[in-house]
Amino acid sequence: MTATERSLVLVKPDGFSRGLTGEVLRRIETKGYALVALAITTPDRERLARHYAEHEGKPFYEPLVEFMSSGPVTAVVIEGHRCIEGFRALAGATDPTAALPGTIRGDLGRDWGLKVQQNIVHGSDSPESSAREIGIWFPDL
Ligand code: DAT
Ligand code: MG
Repeated sequence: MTATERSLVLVKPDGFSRGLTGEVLRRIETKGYALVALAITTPDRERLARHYAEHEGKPFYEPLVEFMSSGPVTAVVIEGHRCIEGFRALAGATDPTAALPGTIRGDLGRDWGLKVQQNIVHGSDSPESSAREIGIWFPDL
């Protein structure tokens, strides 16, 4: 038996404002992952600087922090065996134009010609990222 995993999912401000939170949660639940915690919040720059520390200095970093702090996001902790890899597969490629149909980003996202890609969701990319990110968004878990 492998240990169960948790992943930190964000429905980003584009997904929230377009009314896609329920659709994202539906895809997570129908895949079979459990919802462990959920919160709606407009993140401040300090939290986003911690969350996106790996991207500091990249050309899209400032637009990314600006975008992510522009409105409410839904932060969700999901749980299930291999859910980190599994949610990344549900989300699809970072670039919503290249993301395959059938994925969240491929079905629901598009390029808007902006400095940062708006692609509906974030999902942790490794167990280390997941533990770090859950600590940022849900320090009481
Ligand atoms: P992911 O969200 O697929 O893990 P990432 O961690 O590399 O992708 O980047 C974080 C976010 O930054 C991503 O969801 C969208 C944006 N982004 C990444 N690379 C970009 C680029 N080359 N141009 C514009 N936006 C980008
Ligand atoms: Mg990432």
